[in-house]
Amino acid sequence: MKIDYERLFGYALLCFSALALSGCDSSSSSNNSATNIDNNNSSGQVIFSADFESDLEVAGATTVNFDGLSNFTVEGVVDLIASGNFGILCAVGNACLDLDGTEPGLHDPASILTSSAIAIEPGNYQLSLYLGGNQRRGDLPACDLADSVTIAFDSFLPETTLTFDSAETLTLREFQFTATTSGQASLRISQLGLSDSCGAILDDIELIRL
Ligand SMILES: [Ca+2]
Ligand SMILES: [Ca+2]
Ligand SMILES: [Ca+2]
Repeated sequence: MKIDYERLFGYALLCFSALALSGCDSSSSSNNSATNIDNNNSSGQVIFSADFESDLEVAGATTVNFDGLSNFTVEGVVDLIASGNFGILCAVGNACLDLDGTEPGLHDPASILTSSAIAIEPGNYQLSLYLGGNQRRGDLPACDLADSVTIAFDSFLPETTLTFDSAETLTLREFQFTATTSGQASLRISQLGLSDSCGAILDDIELIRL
């Protein structure tokens, strides 16, 4: 395994309105560089969450090509990041994911995270998660390239693709949907394209019944 410790370059603000439902999170525009500030605090019943902190406790430190995520199975590879390593600052707490692990050229797509089945009853829901660019511009030539990520929750939330420049801020993204039937669904998050070691950063996922 290889860990390098390289420099963090500047952030740029990105706001993304998913499905024209949420708009930009107001708090994200006022403090783009801070870590350990959890904006993911909507009221409601949390029915699924993943902040990767317990995974870091298990791993003990940044672990490239980590395959022990407690909430997801992984096809391809991801890196479990201890905030600060590789110059990457997580959004909340000390742990987050680089959605493209450290096996360049071996995986296409670079990674697919699939949650266990989540029971859904009719109602209104909000999925929120922090996503942003790889934060590693200049580390490797590939780190200067944009990273695209898809998010889907089976038929309840059709697949959405977001694309991040390396410097795009790790920002809370929110998606709302209404379930009209009961069912089981898995959350799926995928880093698109051939693996190149530099992936979008993911942190603090919550699925809430509103
Ligand atoms: Ca975290
Ligand atoms: Ca990586
Ligand atoms: Ca990449």
